[in-house]
Amino acid sequence: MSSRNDQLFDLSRKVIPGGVNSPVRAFRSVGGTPRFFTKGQGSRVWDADGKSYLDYVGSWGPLILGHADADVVRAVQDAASLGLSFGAPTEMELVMAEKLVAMLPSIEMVRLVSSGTEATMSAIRLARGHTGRDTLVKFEGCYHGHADSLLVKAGSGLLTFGQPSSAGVPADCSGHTLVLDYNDIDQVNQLFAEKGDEIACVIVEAVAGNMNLIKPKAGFLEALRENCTKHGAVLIFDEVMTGFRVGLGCVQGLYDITPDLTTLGKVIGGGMPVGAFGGRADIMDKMAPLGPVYQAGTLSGNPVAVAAGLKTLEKISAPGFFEALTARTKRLVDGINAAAHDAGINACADSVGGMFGIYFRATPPTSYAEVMDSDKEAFNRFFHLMLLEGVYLAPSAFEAGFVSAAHTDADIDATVAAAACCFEKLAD
Ligand code: KE4
Repeated sequence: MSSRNDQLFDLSRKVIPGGVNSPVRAFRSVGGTPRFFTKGQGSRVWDADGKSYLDYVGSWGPLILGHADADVVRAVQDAASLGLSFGAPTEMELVMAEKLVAMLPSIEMVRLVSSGTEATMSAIRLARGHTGRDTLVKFEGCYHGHADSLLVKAGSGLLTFGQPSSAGVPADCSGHTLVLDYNDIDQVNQLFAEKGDEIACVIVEAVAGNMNLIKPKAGFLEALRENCTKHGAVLIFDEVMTGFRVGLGCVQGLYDITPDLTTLGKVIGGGMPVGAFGGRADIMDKMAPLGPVYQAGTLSGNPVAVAAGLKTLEKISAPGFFEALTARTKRLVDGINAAAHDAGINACADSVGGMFGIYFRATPPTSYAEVMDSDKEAFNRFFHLMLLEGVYLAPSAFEAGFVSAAHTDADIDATVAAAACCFEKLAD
C-alpha cells in the first residue's frame, strides 16, 4: 500500500511542477519520495505517514531555535492579531533595522526584503549602480538565489564570461558574470590585475554552504577584500545562510573581514519570509527613493514576519547560546567522524558554528572540484538509511546541515548511533 507521502507527491505533481515549490525538495538528487511534513516541534518533524524524524535541515537554516518555538509562535500570533500587512512603514521593521545595524558593524544602513534571492539581486544591482560598472564576480559552487545574473556557470577560461546555467537566462545577461574557483587566491589576483577597473562587485559565500560546507582558505577572504578596496569594487558577503548561524558576528565576525554589503535571510526571519541587504551608508544611499537604484516589495519588512525574526534574534543573543550550539554541532561531527572511522567508511564531517557538512571522501573539501570528487552515490545510500533510522538530512550531497538549540545531547547521540549503524550497513 503506497504511503500518504507517495499519494500526496502523486497529487502534487499534477498541479505543481515536480510536485514542489523549490527544486531541492523533490529528492531528485537522492531519489525516492519526498516526505510531506505535517508538524514540527523542537528538533523533530512528522511526515504524512506519522513517522517522526530528527531534523537537520531546519527549513534550510532558519529554524535555529527548532520547530514551533513557543516564544516565536507567540510573537507571530501577537503581531498577526494587530494586522498582517500595511504596505506602509511600521515600528517593527525600524526595530529590526536598528537591531541589524547594532549587531553587524559593517551594516550602517539596511533594506528589508522577503527572500535571500531578493537580497542578493538587489545588492548586485546596487553595486552596479554605485560603481557604474557591469561585471559581477562569483564563485563556482556558491549559490546566491535565482536571479538571472547569478544562474551562471563558469566560462571556458578564467577571463571568459559565464554561460547561463538555466534555460530562460539570456546570454547577454550572464555575459556580465565571471565565475572563479572558490578559494583560488591566484585567480582572484590575476582577474583583478587584468580587469579590476571593470568589476562592479564580488559576491561570495564567505563560508560556503551550497556545495556542502566549505571553509575559506587562509588569505582567501583577505585577497577579496584587498582587491576590491584597491580597484573600487564592492565586496558582498552573502550571509543568507551563515548570517547568525555561525555566530552572532556572522562569518565577517569570525574572520574579521568587513564587507561593503552583506545579504541576510533565513535566521533573521526565524522561519518566516525575511531577507535583508545592508552595508556602507555611502552605497546604501544610492537606493530609491533616495538615489537612482530601484528596488521594491509589497511585503518587504512585513511586521508579522519581522516579529518572528526579532524574537529569534533576541533568543540567540542570550549569553552562551552560540557556545552551546557550536559545541553540540561539534559533538555531532566528532561522533560521525568516529563512527565512519570505526566502520572503515571513507567519510568525514566538519562544522562551523551551528552548520555542518558530511562528506563521502577522506578529508573535508576545500574546493568545488574536491566536493565533486566525493562519493555522491554513497551519500545517497547513507541518506536513505538515515531516513529509515528516523534522521532527516538535507536530500543532497551538496548541501550543508543545521543543528538547532532544540537538539539535545540525547538527540545528537541518537543521531551518531544511527550513523554508526548506517556506516556498518554501507561497509557490508
Ligand atoms: P532564498 O531566495 O531561497 O530565500 O535565498 C537564496 C539564497 C541566497 N544565498 C544563499 C547563501 C543561500 O543559501 C540561499 C538559499 N539556500 C537554499 C539552500 N541551499 C535554499 C533552499 C531552496 O532553494 O529551496
